[in-house]
Amino acid sequence: MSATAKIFRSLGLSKKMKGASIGGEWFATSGDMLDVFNPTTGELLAQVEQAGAKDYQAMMKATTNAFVNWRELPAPKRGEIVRQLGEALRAKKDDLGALVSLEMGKILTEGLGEVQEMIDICDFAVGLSRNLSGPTLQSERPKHRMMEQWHPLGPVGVITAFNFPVAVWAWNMALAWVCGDTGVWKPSSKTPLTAIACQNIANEVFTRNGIEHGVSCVIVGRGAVIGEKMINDDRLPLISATGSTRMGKRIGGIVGGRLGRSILELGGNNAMIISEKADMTGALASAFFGAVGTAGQRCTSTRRLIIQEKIYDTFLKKLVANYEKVRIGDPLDPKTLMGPLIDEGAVNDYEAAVKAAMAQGGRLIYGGKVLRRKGCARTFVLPTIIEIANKSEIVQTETFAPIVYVMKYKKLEQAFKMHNDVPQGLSSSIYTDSVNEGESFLSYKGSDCGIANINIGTSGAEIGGAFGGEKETGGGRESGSDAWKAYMRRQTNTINWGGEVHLAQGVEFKA
Ligand code: UN1
Repeated sequence: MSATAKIFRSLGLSKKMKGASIGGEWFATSGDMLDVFNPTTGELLAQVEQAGAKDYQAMMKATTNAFVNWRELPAPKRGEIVRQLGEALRAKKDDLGALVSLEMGKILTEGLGEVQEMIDICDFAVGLSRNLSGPTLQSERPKHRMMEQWHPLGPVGVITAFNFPVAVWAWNMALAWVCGDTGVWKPSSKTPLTAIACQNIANEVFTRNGIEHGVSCVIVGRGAVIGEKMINDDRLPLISATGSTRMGKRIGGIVGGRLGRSILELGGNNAMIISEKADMTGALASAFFGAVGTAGQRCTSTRRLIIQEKIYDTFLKKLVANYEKVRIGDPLDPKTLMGPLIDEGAVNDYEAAVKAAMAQGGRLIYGGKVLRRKGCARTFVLPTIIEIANKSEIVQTETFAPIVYVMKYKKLEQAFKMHNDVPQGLSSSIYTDSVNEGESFLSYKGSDCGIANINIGTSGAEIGGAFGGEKETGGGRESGSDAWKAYMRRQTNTINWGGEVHLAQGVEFKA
């Protein structure tokens, strides 16, 4: 049996599948088949029948009904089910991690790391399930108490991107479930197999616990059909979406227009400032992983290196030496450091960005080429370093490819200015051994991003922190810290235990 066949069997996949599930049998009635290709070889991995409008309505009915019962279950009991999901993911980690690599193209250690993020968020959510707490507040009135409590919000809609095909679902749904919400997940049409595999795992856990269908739903379908319905659907009070800024502006507009809530996690343009006071070995390792890891297809990938002029040449020389050693190829081969881009469209974007950079005054330091290999799809490129001014149009745009733009600075204030002078605001980092430099980067005068680090890179955040960013990154926060609050509705309660009525603000009102 081939390695692919083994993974398919272990995760309940077949060559032809239906794309919708509310917990039991898979269904889809559109007749519209989605071909799923291996980005490494271009081979057809499977075909999925996409869900249509009728399937969507059936799913929404199930998830809306299930919400009413799911919220009855005490939060720690919901947490217990999420704990079991974490256990099931542990048991399937190797196969699911390999499937992520097979379908998305990230190298195996990163595929496994992504499943680890799911396991970690399940653990986090279990703890959270006993601590969805609100404060007690001091009332101005005698013998009164004020407090806040948090209630389940409703079914939530989760729209995810191809680059983290499974972790982002878990970030959202593990929290949503302990918060008492049910949900509908629409995965990227580029990575439906990992989504089907996750739902199979969740289905087993929910069924074993006798939970009714509709708590966990997945729907593979066209953005124009299913995505549009979700964002316009008043039955989904929250839409959490990961993707491009263009997509996010549309979703934010429509969901905002119906006064729904959205969590948007959109484009990044993440930079690392490397001071002359930095530990060079650490800076090099972090810049290398940030720019080349996941073939530059993380929202948090390092897109810009802003380097102090005294160390600029030496640093780049060392970086290029690392780039020359990058082994490019099959993501499942343990020797590979960089796999393919997701598809030919991504390669076209890479080529167009390199061309635009050259036209805008850039100087190619390394890479810039598409690789053609026998038995491989046209999805492999060289990781690329380009020297170019920060204000160039291409530097201001996020290209989802392994291209890093490098630039010099003299004074730190100038580096901060360049750093913040882009439309996006997701992740950021400074490498320095100076406390003053580091602290000023984290201060109000420093990085304007949702994530700001000292002496670690821009990518690879832990789940325990809130994840997301400012400006065109969309402002949403997912994952750790108090991101759970977005999945619940807040209620302020004032209780009079003294019997006498007192109006606030000293208002007198007696007949
Ligand atoms: C994303 O690229 O959408 O911080 C998510 C990171 C990962 C998640 C990235 N933990 O790079």
